[in-house]
Amino acid sequence: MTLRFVTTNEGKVREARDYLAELVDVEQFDYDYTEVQSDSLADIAARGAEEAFEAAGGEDPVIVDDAGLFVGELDGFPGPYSSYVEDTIGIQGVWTLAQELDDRRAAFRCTVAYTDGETTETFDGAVQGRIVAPRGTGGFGFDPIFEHDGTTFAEMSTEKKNALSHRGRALAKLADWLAEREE
Ligand code: ITT
Ligand code: NA
Repeated sequence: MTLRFVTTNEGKVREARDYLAELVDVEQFDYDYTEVQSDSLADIAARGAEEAFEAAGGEDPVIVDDAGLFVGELDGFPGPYSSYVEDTIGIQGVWTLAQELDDRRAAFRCTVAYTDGETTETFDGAVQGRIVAPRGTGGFGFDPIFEHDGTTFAEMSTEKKNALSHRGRALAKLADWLAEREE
């Protein structure tokens, strides 16, 4: 089975390919789906997947992955604005803001939505950590400033990050669900 991962972000594809290698072929479909206005990551991702499924030709199943970094003491900022914040103030800017906080705990959250045109399902994953000064060269996005158990996500291999991360946890649920359906 081929699964088309609808995203402009190659880092996400690398992680999904690594994780799902034994189950499906993951191909990137570089398409910027419409992110509907909603507080629910699941709603945004599910509607995005359905739109992208049609845009991709309506044959192979697709997934989309809506993720964000949520800093507790900043009431979850940048959360749904994570992409915009990365493009504007950047990870250094987020570290500068976080430096002023007493409590730098944060979470990454991710919702993966799958659709094959008939069935749409969403899978959530989250991981706790804290914001630190940038370290490491692996991963992508906010990984250099997100520390989990003393190591930043940018200091981990893809395999290690997948074993712990928001995306890895969501992909694990997707993989279980796909495997069950194939039985
Ligand atoms: P698509 O929407 O095209 O998939 P995107 O990069 O815009 O790509 P998101 O909206 O889901 O994806 O991501 C929001 C931001 O969070 C963006 O700046 C990402 O780089 C960042 N991000 C997402 N997952 C991440 C991860 O695992 N590690 C670090 N940063 C991540
Ligand atoms: Na996005």
